[in-house]
Amino acid sequence: MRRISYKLAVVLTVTSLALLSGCNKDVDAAKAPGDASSSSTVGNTSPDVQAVMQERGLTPDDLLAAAKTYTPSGKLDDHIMFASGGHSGQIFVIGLPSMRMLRSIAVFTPEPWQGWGYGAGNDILKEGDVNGKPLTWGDTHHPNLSETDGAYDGQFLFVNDKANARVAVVDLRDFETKQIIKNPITMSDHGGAFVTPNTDYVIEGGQYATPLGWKYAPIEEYKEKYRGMVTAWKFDREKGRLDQAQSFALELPPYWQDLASSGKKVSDGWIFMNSINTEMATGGVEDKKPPFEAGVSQRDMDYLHVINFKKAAELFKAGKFEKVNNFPVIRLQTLIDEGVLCFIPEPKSPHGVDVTPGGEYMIVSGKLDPHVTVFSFEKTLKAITEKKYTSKDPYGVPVLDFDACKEAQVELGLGPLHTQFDDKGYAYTSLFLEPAVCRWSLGGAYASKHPEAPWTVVGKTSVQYNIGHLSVPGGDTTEPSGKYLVAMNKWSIDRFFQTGPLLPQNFQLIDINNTGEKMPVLYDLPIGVGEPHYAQIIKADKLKPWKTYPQVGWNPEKQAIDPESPKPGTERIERRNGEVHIYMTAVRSHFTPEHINVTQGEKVVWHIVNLERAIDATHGFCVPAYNINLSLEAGEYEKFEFVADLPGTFPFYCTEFCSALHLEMMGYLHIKPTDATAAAK
Ligand code: K7E
Ligand code: CUA
Repeated sequence: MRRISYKLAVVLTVTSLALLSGCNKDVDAAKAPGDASSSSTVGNTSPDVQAVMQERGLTPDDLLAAAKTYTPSGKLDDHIMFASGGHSGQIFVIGLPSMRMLRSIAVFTPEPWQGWGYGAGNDILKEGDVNGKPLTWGDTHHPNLSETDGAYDGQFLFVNDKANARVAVVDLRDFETKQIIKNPITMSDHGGAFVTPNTDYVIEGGQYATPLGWKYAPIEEYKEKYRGMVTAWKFDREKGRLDQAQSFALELPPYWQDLASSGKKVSDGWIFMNSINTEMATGGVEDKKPPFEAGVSQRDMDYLHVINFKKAAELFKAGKFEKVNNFPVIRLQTLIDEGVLCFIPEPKSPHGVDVTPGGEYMIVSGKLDPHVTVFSFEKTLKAITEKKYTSKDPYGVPVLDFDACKEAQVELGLGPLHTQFDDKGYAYTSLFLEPAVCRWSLGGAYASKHPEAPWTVVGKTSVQYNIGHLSVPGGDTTEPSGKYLVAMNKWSIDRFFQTGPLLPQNFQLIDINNTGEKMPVLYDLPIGVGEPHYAQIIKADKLKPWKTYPQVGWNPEKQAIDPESPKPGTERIERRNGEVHIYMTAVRSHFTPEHINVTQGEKVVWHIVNLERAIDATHGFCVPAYNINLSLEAGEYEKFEFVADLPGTFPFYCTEFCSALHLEMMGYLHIKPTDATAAAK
């Protein structure tokens, strides 16, 4: 056996090297069953690998990392990560452990390859306009997969746009955005889009307080007129849409509500939400007032909002709301009177609040406190029942006794932000300032799962560099697993080629498939398209995407056959009601019809369907000068409209290299000028 695969060679070399260095624990894991590595095989291959290692300056640890991530051509990833695309307004789909980027999902930003906003998707993008002001980007922060019983079910994906307070719905059958909804009462959001354990609701928490309903009020009236909020969007799984008519919001004090998390299992029916700026600072450096950053960080404690969401939903159903900008809002006083809202003091300028897999604890990270604070849901509930309130906030919201709700405080390090969980009773918290990922041990029911004492730091891995969120497969669900962790780092500094002054951000894959102190970094993936915030990772086999659209003539916006879709043999140009309707089919390698003759000023309605049934047989379709480009996947039907105001001769063509005669897949749009003298002589 002279020639053996590269991968086997790597494994064997790792085996031999690791044996030499005496670390045979990992080796046993890396070795495939039945690998009876004869020394002669190792002897044959090892020199080549050794030479590569020497030439490239690789260590045995590097080789081990390569063996854990290298994914040969044709081999598929076992986990899929949905990462926020930050300023790009999109979502990125990345395979693990290879860290290969599989595709982006166009959401808030027009995207030409997917034909998003260039003929298709325009109506959905338009739904997100603010009073008719069109938006062509978003600041995506928190992608959230739909859940059943608190675990990802692989059906839908939601994401929020922090900049414009919008929430989008992606259908994971075709990985396409189906809905964008603009929050009717606020301008910016942050604590979303988080689902309740059965995806009955998608929660959108606020961020910067404003007068509700997109209204104006001078900053001097901050305390009276500005308000925070959290919105509960009812999700209709059948339709795959958020149902605005069944949705409502809660009015909150003008603190800056931050991240939110749904309770699960024992805490199902509750929502926990951080806040900063309980100081109600209003900034004004230009008038020699303390800047926001100082004003917002004065107090040692802010407020964890504890919301009895089940009760809030009942109040909504009972009609106990007022309409703001035509949207139902349960007033703050009602929330107080009905016992829906109370606060727990939380240190200090908190960011993440994360609920353990069984729903027992809410873990809060104070950015300016080296500890994470662990609140017990059981104790909190008891404190509420026993009315263990120490004070009220200026709006009359009762504040629970901190010590009565606290389970533990664990000193992790500098700048704790976000926490995820695994199946071994560990929690993982990002430390922005160190920067590092910290593994620490949970107590309570989780204590028997790991060898360490409860509520202690187990290990730390330095990351490059400042980490924001981190993500573990299922790490925020009732069923976390613990194979990988991805650190989403906001600075990369010296990790990659210097691409001018603007550098990519850095996703780092970390191996957490073990216990104890060590969590090696396996792989760096530069993200050069926007700042990643949160990501969720799901087992690949939980996703059931379509290979082609189910039938020819499929309208992805309706997820159904469209009666308007042209059938083969019925291609035509039809003039009715002052419009020119073009019914066109596309199949390798021609469009039918190939010549479209219209007159300047006519309104064109173009129907086009891809007749293909083969996997990956996508055709593009572009019209020059009219800003049109479609991506027509097998079976897909699209319709777009424009006014033929610019006369001339416009070659349209297929923009996907679909066949040997792809270049020939074209036709002409002839727009005859109304002024005959404008024709070519
Ligand atoms: Cu960047 Cu969740 Cu918006 Cu923290 S957030 S990092
Ligand atoms: Cu169809 Cu190229």
